[in-house]
Amino acid sequence: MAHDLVIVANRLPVDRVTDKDGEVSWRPSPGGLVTAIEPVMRAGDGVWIGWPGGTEQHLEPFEADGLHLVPLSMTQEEIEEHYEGFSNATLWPLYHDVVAKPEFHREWWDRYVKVNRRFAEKAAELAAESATVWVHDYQLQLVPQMLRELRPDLRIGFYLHIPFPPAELFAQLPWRRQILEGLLGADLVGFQLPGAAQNFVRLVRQRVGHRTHRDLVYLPDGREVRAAAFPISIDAAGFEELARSPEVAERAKAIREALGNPRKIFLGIDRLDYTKGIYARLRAFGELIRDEHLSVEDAVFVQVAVPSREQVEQYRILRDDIDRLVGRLNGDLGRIGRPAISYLHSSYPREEMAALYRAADIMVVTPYRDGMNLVAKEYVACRIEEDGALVLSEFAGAADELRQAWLVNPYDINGMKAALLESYRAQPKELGRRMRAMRKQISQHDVKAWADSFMTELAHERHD
Ligand code: GDG
Repeated sequence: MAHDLVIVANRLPVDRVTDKDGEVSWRPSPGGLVTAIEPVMRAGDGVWIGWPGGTEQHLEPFEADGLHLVPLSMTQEEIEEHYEGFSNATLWPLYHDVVAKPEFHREWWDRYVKVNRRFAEKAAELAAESATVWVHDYQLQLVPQMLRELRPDLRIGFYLHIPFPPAELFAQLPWRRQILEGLLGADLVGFQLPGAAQNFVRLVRQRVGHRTHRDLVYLPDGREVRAAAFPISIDAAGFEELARSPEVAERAKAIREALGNPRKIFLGIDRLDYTKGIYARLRAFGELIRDEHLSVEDAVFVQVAVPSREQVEQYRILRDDIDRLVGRLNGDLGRIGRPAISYLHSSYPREEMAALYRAADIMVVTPYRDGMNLVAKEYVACRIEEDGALVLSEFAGAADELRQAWLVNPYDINGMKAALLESYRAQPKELGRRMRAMRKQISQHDVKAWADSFMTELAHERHD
């Protein structure tokens, strides 16, 4: 069946679960992207193409909660070379300011091209005449061009969820020109921030030689490509409703009690990723306890590190480093029943996340570089009492909108220590003033507004 809207993303919006009897079922993965795209998909008879995780082959299209989903299977080699390799050990660190050293391997690139081609072919097969296709993220940057070659009738949008690096860093990539040309297959290329869109346009001018003006690229065949910012957001009303539920309120209280009812709870929630700045943040907190600015009787740091990309070497090294640091800090600074850091290496249901946000007095989000950072926005949405402090890295996309946070440079440990202390000592009046302004921003710019503005802009692009 042909569809008027096709979403192409690395992952499907559901997880495949196998129970003890070997029965396979699908569980919706409650990411923001599904929430955002679901209404658009329902309205436009949409279909979503993506990898369901795992290596099972020959999976049939299926429906989950009324959404048409088309699983694209991956072989072990494809997972290792396209996903773990080129996507997560080449592009991810390169696009995040080279926080870790990107690895360049020609076999990884070859596999990246092949997997992108499979996604493009599947989209070409499922799209109706003149349909709209929305391609997502760094794993699929070649899909727009490949798809346009197969189906020039389509309207193609691309959205990058992570930062797009400055020209000086992007230039390291041996396949820089191919990536730029891949993206130029789209009519509209969306980024989190205006600076990323500018980086892209500048690179297209320098490296591909096309004429550009502001946010437009003029291709020799007369086509125009627009590059613009669409800062992603969250389902603010959904989070707020969850935070208001009696179960979550009860659970938040229970969490505080389990931690020994300290005066203040600091919280970090991140995928265990070297871009997120977990190590430096815990060190800063540890020093505040060591130097007796804070005491373990008064304050505890709850750090949730969600397991991520565990097959990639850099991620294993990071996990060991953090394990050692937490062990050392608790060994040196903790008392019986009073660890300095309460460290959890696990993922949790959405309700538990909301309870943690409600329980925490100070949310600490200190990435070295982050496209947006939805955790910061979720914390704000869950602070229904208009209290609580947000300590936020200047290098998270969210810092552009959440100006009333305590903004920090995550490379500056003393600066972070000062911000942690200030937010710890802040008076309710000041906390309220800051939180109200941030809550207004989030409720007025939610994920629905994000998806609508991208789709509206894409619909208006001139289409030759
Ligand atoms: C990329 C970009 C950009 C996390 N642990 C659990 C859980 N989560 C949810 C959070 C949040 C999402 O996952 C994480 O989003 P972030 O934005 O914080 O970070 P990335 O995963 O790196 O996302 C980022 C984003 O794409 C969107 O464009 O903002 O910059 O790097 O929603 O709540 N959810 C549940 N259990 C967990 O244990 N249920």
